[in-house]
Amino acid sequence: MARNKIALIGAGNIGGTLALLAGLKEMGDVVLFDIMDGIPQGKALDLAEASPVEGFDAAMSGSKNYSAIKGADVIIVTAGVARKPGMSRDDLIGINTSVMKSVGEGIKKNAPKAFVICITNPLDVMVGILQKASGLPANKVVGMAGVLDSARFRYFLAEEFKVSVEDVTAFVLGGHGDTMVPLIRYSTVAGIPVPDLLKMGWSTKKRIADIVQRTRDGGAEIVGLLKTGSAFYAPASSAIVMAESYLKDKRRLLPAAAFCTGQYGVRNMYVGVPCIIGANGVEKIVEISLNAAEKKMLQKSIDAVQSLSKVAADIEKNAG
Ligand code: A3D
Repeated sequence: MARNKIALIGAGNIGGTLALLAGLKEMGDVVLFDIMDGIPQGKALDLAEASPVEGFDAAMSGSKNYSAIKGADVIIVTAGVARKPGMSRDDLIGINTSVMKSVGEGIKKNAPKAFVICITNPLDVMVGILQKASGLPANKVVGMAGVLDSARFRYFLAEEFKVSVEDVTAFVLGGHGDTMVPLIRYSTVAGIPVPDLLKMGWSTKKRIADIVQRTRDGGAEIVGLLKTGSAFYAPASSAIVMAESYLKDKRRLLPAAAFCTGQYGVRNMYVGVPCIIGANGVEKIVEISLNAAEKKMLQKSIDAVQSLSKVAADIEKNAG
């Protein structure tokens, strides 16, 4: 049986890390694509030279021609620009809108059967533009943000409770921005909900509220420390679990930016929701019941994505 083919569009910080992880996990042969000639080829060769040491069999190649992604099973898109200190994700919208259109066209011509995971920010809006430009069905194009936001929430909760990260599950809904909605009620340690842990004296409401805020600001915290770009290790790991769920038909229930057709009151728009990812891509969006406060927070987040979509639509219109 032929190996899977993983195409990584954008060979920057996240793209390079994705290639390393895909190689180490022997997910398939990897193609790195970038407009910066030499970068994808150089990273691919460097990674190929690591393969005898690490003992993985995966071909690594780099290209600046879209024909190299032909027949890819999974495509992960990080092409575009990342944040610098003082910038919000929304500041990237102008340049990344045109990048998503060109990437979408490249996918349409070369890999129309792929499962596509978008990481480029501002995520919820960019994944919508990418899906439209690619012409792929909405269940085959998804955005990565919820797995990362939940991972940050999980890590902070594990630190607070002094337990293994393995036993902490957490949920973050909504857009990937300052209005994202970390759901305390649906977050647990080995199945024990956080509100119960509070009753058991494991933490305080104030400390959990601070963790929620730190999760919302998780991306900015890293940008502030790195100063030259944004997070890339955890974002790459997060996209890899989504790719694995598709390739291995694992049907994992993961928060991701999926195309909603009425779920959570959202129609014809991408936003972060819990969904099942299997061999058919996004197979189901799971609607969990939310209380009034959670609904209000989610609505605020949806509104923020909606108004940013309008900005992107104006940019597209002005670009002709
Ligand atoms: P970076 O290291 O700058 O890599 C981006 C790469 O894209 C560079 O190598 C560019 O040359 C390349 N590129 C630019 N334009 C094109 C194009 N038209 N076609 C192909 N390649 C192109 O950034 P990064 O890897 O750190 O981040 C990539 C994106 O992910 C940014 O938009 C970040 O904001 C975003 N990001 C999202 C999350 C989420 O959780 C959603 C987290 C972290 C970063």
